[in-house]
Amino acid sequence: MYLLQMFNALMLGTSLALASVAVPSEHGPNTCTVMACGNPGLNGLPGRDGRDGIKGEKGDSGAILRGQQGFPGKAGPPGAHGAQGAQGTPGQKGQKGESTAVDAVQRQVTALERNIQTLQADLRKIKNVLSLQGALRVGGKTFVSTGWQETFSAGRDLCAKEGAALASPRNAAENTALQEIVKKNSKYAFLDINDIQSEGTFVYLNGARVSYTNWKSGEPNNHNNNEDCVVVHENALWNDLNCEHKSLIICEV
Ligand code: MFB
Ligand code: CA
Repeated sequence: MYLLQMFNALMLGTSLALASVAVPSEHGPNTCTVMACGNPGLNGLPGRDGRDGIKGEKGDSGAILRGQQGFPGKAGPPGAHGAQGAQGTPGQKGQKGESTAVDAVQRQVTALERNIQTLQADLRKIKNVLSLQGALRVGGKTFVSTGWQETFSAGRDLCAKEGAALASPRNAAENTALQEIVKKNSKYAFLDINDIQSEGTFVYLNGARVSYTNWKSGEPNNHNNNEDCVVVHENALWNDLNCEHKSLIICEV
């Protein structure tokens, strides 16, 4: 109760103090006569925010701020070929090259040519010697007989072992030379012609079909269905004969 009385007294004092402050009014100066003016009171609480103002004018563009230089970009595609440059000026004349390399090759060629001439001379000598033994030369061929008889396959192997082949005449001249050798040995000789692969189709060693023939009348007849090889007789005529029959072997080289 006492407190309330105190509070009321305080309030009363405060009010009286305020009332004594000189307050100008619309009715002219109104000096406070009742009480002495006191100190101004505390500021009031802030007012509510005002409404947004009207939009201002557009500002100037700000200073352009340049960023830091970026990293180098990826290498671009290769550029197009430039136009061909003008022809350069001729270079200085080179020094005279060593002629040893050319001389060496020339010397080798000369040696080879000399070797060939020697070989050709030797071959002529050998062929001349062979003719002493009854060998015959026709065109570029030399026919030479072993002087004995063998089966077709044994005769083929014998000639091949000496780097030659069983005789196979390609024309009348060659056939006549074989006839001479047959006459000298009195025995028909095998030719390197047969129809082993295909009956009736006679071929050379390399499989090519025969181009020249000199069949006896009525031949080839594949007698007993077992004649696939060919011999040349002393009359130069041909007969088909069994390959296992032994006949004179004549090689050609
Ligand atoms: C045949 C001949 C055959 C044999 C046989 C004895 O000619 O074609 O090759 O030589 O005689 C008739
Ligand atoms: Ca026959």
